[in-house]
Amino acid sequence: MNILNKETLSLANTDRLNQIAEQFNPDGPIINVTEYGTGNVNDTYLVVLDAPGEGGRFIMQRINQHVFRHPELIMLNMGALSEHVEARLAREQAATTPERRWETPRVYFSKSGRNYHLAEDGSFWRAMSFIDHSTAYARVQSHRHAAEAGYALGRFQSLISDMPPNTLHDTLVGFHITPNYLNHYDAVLARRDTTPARAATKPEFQYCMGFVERHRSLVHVLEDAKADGRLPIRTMHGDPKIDNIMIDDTTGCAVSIIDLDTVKPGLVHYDIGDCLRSCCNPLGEETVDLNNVRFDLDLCREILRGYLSVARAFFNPADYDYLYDSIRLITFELGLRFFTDHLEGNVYFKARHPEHNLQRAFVQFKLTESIEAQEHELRTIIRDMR
Ligand code: GN1
Ligand code: MG
Repeated sequence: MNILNKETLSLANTDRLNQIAEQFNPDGPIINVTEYGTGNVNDTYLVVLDAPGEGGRFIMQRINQHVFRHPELIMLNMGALSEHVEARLAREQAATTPERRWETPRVYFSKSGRNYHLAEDGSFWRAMSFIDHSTAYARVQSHRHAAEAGYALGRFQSLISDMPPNTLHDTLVGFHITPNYLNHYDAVLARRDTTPARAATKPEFQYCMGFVERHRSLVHVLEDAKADGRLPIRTMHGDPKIDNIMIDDTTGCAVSIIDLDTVKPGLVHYDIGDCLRSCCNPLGEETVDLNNVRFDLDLCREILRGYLSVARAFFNPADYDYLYDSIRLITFELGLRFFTDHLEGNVYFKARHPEHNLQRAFVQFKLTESIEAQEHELRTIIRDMR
């Protein structure tokens, strides 16, 4: 079971984290290594050094090898990506004066000469630069923030749009293929012994079961459009949630999208659907205020405005046609993934208590319900943006 235990950050662990951070040739003595961010899969730490300037802190992560079976492929992708993006940015800067800075995290080399460190226990670690003078937020702060998040996604997709697809490895096979998640859910349900007995009687549990049943026919919508060529395969980010968008502390402009573990060929609709489900949920995906979860149309308008200010250049009519479906589907899909993980005993997403993934599933299904209730308004917003 993947339940987080704060005790794991014991003194012995602190020593161990310091030793691992040392492997990445820090620019000065380490002051401390602390848990950082709210990732559900990998473990993230901020390493603070006694050193001035940009190298004064960096991000260190342990990759979850239960989820990412070949983490070295992620590192190969990151290398190829930053090379491509740096070259694009340099060409753009040579042609015009950029309106804003845009950065990609720089991967650090370890004492082994590789861009990761394999610890003695087999755990897989990497380190990368912290995007200076910027912050990522777990919830949307304002309409401006929403528009910047949308812009950031469009900008990122545009920067990687000309990467030859075969330069990227598939780091997580089946990611965002919704019918596969439903098949897995059915397989887990069939193993009834894994159903957590206590939770099964809860109204939230019953609600989630019923919600999945009522949405079975939804799961194919994007895969069908992909299969018959209505939606083209492009390079996507995979996880553009609000927590992964870095905002400049002074200007309020988005300056980077981090978490490049799932960049690969796919539908940009997985991305925009995910960005909207994350950003238009004002209470955030971790809320316990379960009955007040709602999808905010004003935030949605801002995100789409920011996104399409860039994506309009590569969008075709079918891309607009599938926007509503993608918002609804990816929200439902995340609820299904959380609920399945609850049924399975929290083997994928880190959980702080045994019913955490049930709570998260409930939030996403409530959000899907709110999206469905506002279908007409959402379609109108999308139509007016064309
Ligand atoms: C996971 O680990 P994190 O928090 O960056 C998940 C995403 C979900 C997200 C929901 C590889 O991302 O797909 O949308 O949780 N990542 C993976 O918060 O499964
Ligand atoms: Mg992620």
